[in-house]
Amino acid sequence: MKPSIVLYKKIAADLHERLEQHYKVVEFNGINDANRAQVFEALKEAEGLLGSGGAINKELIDHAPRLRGVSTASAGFDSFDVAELSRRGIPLFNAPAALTDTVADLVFALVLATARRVVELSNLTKQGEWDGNAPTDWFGLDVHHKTLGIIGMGRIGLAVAQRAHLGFDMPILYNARSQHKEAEDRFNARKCSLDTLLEESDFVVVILPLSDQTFHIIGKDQLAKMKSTGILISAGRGPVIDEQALIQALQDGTIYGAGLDVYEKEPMPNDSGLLKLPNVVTLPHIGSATAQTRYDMDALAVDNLIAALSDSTNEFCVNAKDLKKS
Ligand code: 8YV
Repeated sequence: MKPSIVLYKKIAADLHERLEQHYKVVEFNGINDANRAQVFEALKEAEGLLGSGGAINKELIDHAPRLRGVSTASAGFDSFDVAELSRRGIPLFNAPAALTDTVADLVFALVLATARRVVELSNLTKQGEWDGNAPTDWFGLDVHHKTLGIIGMGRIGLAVAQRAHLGFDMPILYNARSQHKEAEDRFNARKCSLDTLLEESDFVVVILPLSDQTFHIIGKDQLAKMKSTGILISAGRGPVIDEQALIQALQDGTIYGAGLDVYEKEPMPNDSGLLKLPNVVTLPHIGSATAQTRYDMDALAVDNLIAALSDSTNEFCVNAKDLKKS
């Protein structure tokens, strides 16, 4: 008999078939209050779990006594109880390699859109406000040759540095736990303290995973250190920035603007103060959202689940070091 797995996201037909060659697939479209009881029922037999994010907490894991491998079609895994999975010896795999360039492209879309006020001025043009000249109060800021600071030099940070260096000839600062030799050698990136990065950068790109250490790493005090012409870009996880402090800083001119793809609460509440500000570009968490990349993320997640359930591993196992051997 084929082992049973729970699949809690829609994936392309060919990937689905690939799973079915190996497993009995019980499929759900997400996990929510309406289907939770059925998901829990299916988990009784499941040896594998594959989806994207979602609250994979202790309660859910408790319903899956036979679970041997978990795979998420996402880079982030902050919504997983990794400690509990590790305690039970269950490997968790993520899929970061598939989305690096696509997210870095979007970071640059936010850099350009915010500095050159692309969305705001596009809207004014559509509203018939353009009389043939660009008035001085429509002027924006240059991007090329400006200093770009990257907080979190992982795969995406490196791809942002590549675009900044090769495309826009920007000096690059970065703040990270360890030295990133490739970023330094290939893109002249310079490691510095968070304060120095905030003070010296024209663009501050925050591309950090969410953890107890990164929660609200950018708050009132950090925003106050930025240049008044500085622009903050956030495309990793929303709660690393104190959103109320950011709204205040954007309102009172502490910083020039912000380009955001992620928020403290998603979806963003309709009454969020961010929505009223002209100097913010808000996107609905679409960093990895191209058809090709989402397919590639799912394909990698399928490969990873197959690896996990055949007791093999690879670089995408996030808790390899902490797995309790049974
Ligand atoms: C997607 C992400 O929103 O990979 C992540 O961690 O945040 C994004 O790529 C997520 O994968 C949902 O499909």
